[in-house]
Amino acid sequence: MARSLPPGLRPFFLDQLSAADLAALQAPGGTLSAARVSFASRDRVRLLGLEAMAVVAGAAFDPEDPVVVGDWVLVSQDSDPPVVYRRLDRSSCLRRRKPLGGVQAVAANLDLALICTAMGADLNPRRVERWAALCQEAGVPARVLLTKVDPGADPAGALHALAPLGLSVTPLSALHGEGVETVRGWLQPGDTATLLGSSGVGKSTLINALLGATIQETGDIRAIDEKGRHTTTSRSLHAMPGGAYLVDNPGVREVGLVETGGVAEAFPEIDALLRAAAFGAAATRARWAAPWRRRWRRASWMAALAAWKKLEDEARAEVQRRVEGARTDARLSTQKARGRNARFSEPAKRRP
Ligand SMILES: Nc1nc2c(ncn2[C@@H]2O[C@H](COP(=O)(O)OP(=O)(O)OP(=O)(O)O)[C@@H](O)[C@H]2O)c(=O)[nH]1
Ligand SMILES: [Mg+2]
Repeated sequence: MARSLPPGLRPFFLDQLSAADLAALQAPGGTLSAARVSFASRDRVRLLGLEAMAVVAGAAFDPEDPVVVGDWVLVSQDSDPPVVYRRLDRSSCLRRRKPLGGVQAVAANLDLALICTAMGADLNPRRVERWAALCQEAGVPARVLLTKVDPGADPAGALHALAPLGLSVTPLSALHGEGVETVRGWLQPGDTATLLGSSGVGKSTLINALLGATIQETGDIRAIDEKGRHTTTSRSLHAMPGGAYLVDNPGVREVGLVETGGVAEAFPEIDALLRAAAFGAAATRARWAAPWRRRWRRASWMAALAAWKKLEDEARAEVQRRVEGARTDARLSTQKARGRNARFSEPAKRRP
């Protein structure tokens, strides 16, 4: 009997497979399969539905852009360990800038990002804004979850602080169950949602509530150092009973940005004003000036402007870093080529 393809392998991915690929993946008793990455560490990956860790080999292994959690891959179980021999193109990919430079893929093939921020000390609209810009960059729709809104808690102040972001905010108490069914209702079979946010905001607690089982370890933030302990230390993907997928992430302290485009989209009004100023479009300037002046008086706009400036500076610095990196690469390869040519060129003729 033909083997069935895994649920969640949507037309976007099926379209990348030839008739021969499909036949091999469904062949009765065959050893080739399509699978989804649930954990990744360089060339070692865990795949949903496979007991053993697999190794990513050949063209599928790109150290510059390795396979990440959420990727769909083709794997051969002919050998031990199984070998991932192809990664399918991604429908989306969340990336972040690493604190020491460079860009890191975070998770692939996402349909929804749930940005978690807890009531109380963690509440930081600017950080949420940075996450939202990152999601925008990746083309992944984002919703905000205001976590730890336990029975009797009043989220009004927190909701008010988050309102200027213009994002949908849902209060939730994963520990007591409030809001969990609302989140479940957003996830259709085959959808993949990733939970983002600082350590201790309750991402893993919500994952467990949605999975209906204690799969992920949860814990309090350690008070002895200011960094806080990250209970979840690696990214992982989990299949929900209804057919959707969830990605749990370790809390990160720094939310790095990748391109400037996401910043512009996160702050469309500031961006439009700057464009008008830059290109000298008098009519546009006039249209923007009146509402801008009105808003300017509001303190929240000053805060937004400061946040925008920080994001823009950060994104520009990253672009600059990449340009410098590309220049250095080009210089090195020119030097290498010169060295090669010198070796193979004829020795210079001596002057008589
Ligand atoms: N009061 C309350 N506590 C919660 C709620 N959700 C989670 N917590 C607690 O918050 C602490 C941290 O929860 P985790 O789910 O481990 O947080 P996390 O975001 O996964 O943290 P990292 O794995 O470190 O990134 C735990 O002690 C949870 O019991 C909630 O809705 N209400
Ligand atoms: Mg966790």
